[in-house]
Formats: sequence, C-alpha cells, structure tokens
Amino acid sequence: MGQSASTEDDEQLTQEQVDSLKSRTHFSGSELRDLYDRFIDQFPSGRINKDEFIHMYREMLPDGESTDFAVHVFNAYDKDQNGTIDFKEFMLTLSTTTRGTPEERLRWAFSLYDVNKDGILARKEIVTIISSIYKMQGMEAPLIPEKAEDTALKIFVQLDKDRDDCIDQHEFVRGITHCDGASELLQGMAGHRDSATE
Ligand SMILES: [Ca+2]
Ligand SMILES: [Ca+2]
Repeated sequence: MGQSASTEDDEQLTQEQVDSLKSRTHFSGSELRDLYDRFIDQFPSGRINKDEFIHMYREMLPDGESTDFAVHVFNAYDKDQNGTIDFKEFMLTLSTTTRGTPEERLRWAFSLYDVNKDGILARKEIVTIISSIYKMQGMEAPLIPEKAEDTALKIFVQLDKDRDDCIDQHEFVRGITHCDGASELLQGMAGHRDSATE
C-alpha cells in the first residue's frame, strides 16, 4: 500500500511505523510497541505463515475442526495475499476485530466471506464460510451441506436487495445485522479471538 519500509529484520518498530499504525488502528503507540514485542516473541520471523496460523486456531479451539475456517480467516488477514501475515496486517485486523466500530467489523466480515476477493459475495462463498463455521462448531459432517445451503439462501433472500445474484459490500453492511439467520454467523466470527490481546 505504497509503503516501502520493511520490518523484516528489525527488532524494534521505527517511530514512523508506529505513527503510521497509530493512524490506521485503534491502538496507542505504547500498545503497538507492546504488541510488537509479543508478536516477535511468538513469531520471530516477523511473519505468520498459514500453518502457524492454523496451529494457533487449533490451540484456541481444541475441540472444534477449525482448519477450514482458520484458512479463510488467514486470507482475510493477509490483505496483500502474499501468503504471510506481517505485523501491519495483523494489527489492522486485530484492531478491527477487537476495537473496531460495528461498521468496521462488518466490512471485515465481508472480506472474510469474499473468498475469491473480487469484492462481491456469491452464494457459494457464503455457503463455504458457513460450512467452515458449522464444522468448527462441531456440527455432524453429513448435516453440514444442507444446513449451510439453507442458511445461505435465507441470508441471500434478505440481503440481495437488487436481485443481481450477488451481495456487494453495501448490501452486506446495511443488511446483515437485521438479517434472520445471520446472528449465528456473526457469533461464529466472534468466536475468533486473538491470543495477542489476551
Ligand atoms: Ca501479507
Ligand atoms: Ca467474491
């Protein structure tokens, strides 16, 4: 996003990096420095790869089958889609999921559901995410496809106001909080916590 500064081998955040993150997150400078120390402690390379992320989810949710969902969440963190989450990407999402305004959270949720990252939600993307949430919640596998289709259809009927067979960000953010059947989805996401702030 236009920044050329690389944090790769730095042990410390520069003032410039702190200022830039401060302006883009809900964290203070000292919180950012503290979070950075913990981040580097846990991920000395300064990046989280997909396997590490999945592992984090497994530890957080030892009873659920969380791998599919973790991969989708990983992709929502990894804004530049380069296969790793750097500290900046981690902070942007952590800020949104822990302290974001309702609208920020919903925009982030939208990016999570937008599996192919083309800026719109097709019904099968919603089915995909809902299935991964049901799986994580321990629903029996044979029940998942039908239940997920069912919920996705319900959501679609309510949110796709202009009936063009996809949901854009505007329709999603405006409609999802009043949407029947969507509360479990948003709960599924709330189940996602970040060890870094605990
Ligand atoms: Ca990345
Ligand atoms: Ca899409």
